[in-house]
Amino acid sequence: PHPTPEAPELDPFVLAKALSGAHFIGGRYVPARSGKSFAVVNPATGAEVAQAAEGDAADVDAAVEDAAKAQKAWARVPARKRGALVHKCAAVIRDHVEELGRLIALETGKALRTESRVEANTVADILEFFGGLGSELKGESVPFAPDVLSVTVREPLGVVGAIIPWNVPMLLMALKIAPALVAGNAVVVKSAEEAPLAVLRICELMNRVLPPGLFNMVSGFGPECGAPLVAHPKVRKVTFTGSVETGKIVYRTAAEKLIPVTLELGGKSPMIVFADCDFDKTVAGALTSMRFTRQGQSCTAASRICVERPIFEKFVKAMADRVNAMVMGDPLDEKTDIGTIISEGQFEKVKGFIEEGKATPGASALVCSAMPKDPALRKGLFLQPVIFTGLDNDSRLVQQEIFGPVTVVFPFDDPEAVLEAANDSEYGLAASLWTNNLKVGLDLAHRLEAGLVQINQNLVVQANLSYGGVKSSGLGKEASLEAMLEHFTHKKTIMVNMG
Ligand code: TXE
Repeated sequence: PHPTPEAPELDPFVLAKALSGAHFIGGRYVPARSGKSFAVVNPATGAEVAQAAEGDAADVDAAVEDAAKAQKAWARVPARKRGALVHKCAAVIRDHVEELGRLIALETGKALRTESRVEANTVADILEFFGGLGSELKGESVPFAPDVLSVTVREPLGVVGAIIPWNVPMLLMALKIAPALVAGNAVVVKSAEEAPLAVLRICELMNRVLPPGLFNMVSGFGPECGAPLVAHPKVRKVTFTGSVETGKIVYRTAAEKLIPVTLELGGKSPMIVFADCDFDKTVAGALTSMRFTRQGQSCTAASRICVERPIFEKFVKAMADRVNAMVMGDPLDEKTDIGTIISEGQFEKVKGFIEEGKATPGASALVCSAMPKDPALRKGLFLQPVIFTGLDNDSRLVQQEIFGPVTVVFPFDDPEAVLEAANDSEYGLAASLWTNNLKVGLDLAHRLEAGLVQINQNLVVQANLSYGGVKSSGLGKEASLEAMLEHFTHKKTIMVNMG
């Protein structure tokens, strides 16, 4: 019932409509079995751009059954060939970067130039990286006895359930599906209800290369569609990115089934700036680390910035000046740096934090960047970035993940005290240090409680580098060869007695 759209005109509105009301199961777009759907809204205008299929346990079951069948044949395809096919998917994605960038900008409100096009290209990078790893699925030969051959082999787990959020849905999906597929698994993805379209488009693009059924997708709400995926008896592994609360629910269900999980659950990442840093580079680093271009909706956002006292005031002012120079506006406009918040729920949540911060005695809020003037964007979920100073370490704004364009900046005098404050958090995803004294930098890097510490840079996730947090930031690692081997295969021992 759903035609496969080809959109050479790159009109994301046309493409969004064409993708309406569909899951992707067995290599085809199919409607929800219940016939139900829900609205997908453009957060820059508040207008509905498409309907998404509202999945439930019946759709999940169909997707998992199809995936289980496809996986049996896929596991017998030589690993290097599986990789080569995934690599070929990267080329198809690369040909559709513009289209995917526009579509994701439309549904998430992330600016096309600064965020959305970059995300689409990163999907291709990730598929290329994992596509090259087929022949790395190696086992070992283990000395046991002279007439016994004892080896280990890496085998796929079966059907992998992948649950993704809305902030970087294409990228986070790629980090899950690429290693899972190369390792010989089939995948069923549950998309985020706020951003189901671009990932749905990717299904069809990849299925031009992959066998049908290997990569299925259902859209819908968490409890009705995500929970049955985790609970499905044929799902043998779950990989999840989202909130701590939902991560715990997923983990509990997985524990009942005794299946492995990977959880990526956000953060409250500290950025520690010493007076001897390269000042301009560090201010620029603060802006990219904080991801104001994505309205701060990033799990690694530098939402706690600690600056050595001699440069504190100059640093805050330089940051505010730079944010003020950023253009907030229509996400599809090439001039735009900063787009919108994803949804009304998130908008209200972030606004609540900002109001609480402003009402805190002693706190001061620098509200930056101008609101867009275009009347067409009147109902858009635009929020001016805010830089807070004067908040205590135990403030909710310092301890909780805001997931919005809000950062808190503190002065510090003593590196030991700043380390203690940085580690005084429920989270432990990422951290960065900015100093030309590498002795101090390396010492703190070892002692920071985080899965990723960067000195004098703050790059986003790289496909070949292990990524994942400690404490409430999650369990297990994504990206890297190690993540593919550890999280998407099991090691089987085979012994042959030749005596
Ligand atoms: O997350 P949820 P939400 C954080 C961020 C944000 C907060 C809430 O702080 O403000 O979480 O965001 C699916 N069983 N992060 O509400 O609910 C859901 O449908 C199975 C950080 O969007 O965790 C969606 O597909 N699945 C994060 C996915 O889980 C369920 C990125 C994430 O939604 C489910 C996003 C259930 N019972 C939010 N309930 C990061 N780490 O980057 C929901 N889902």
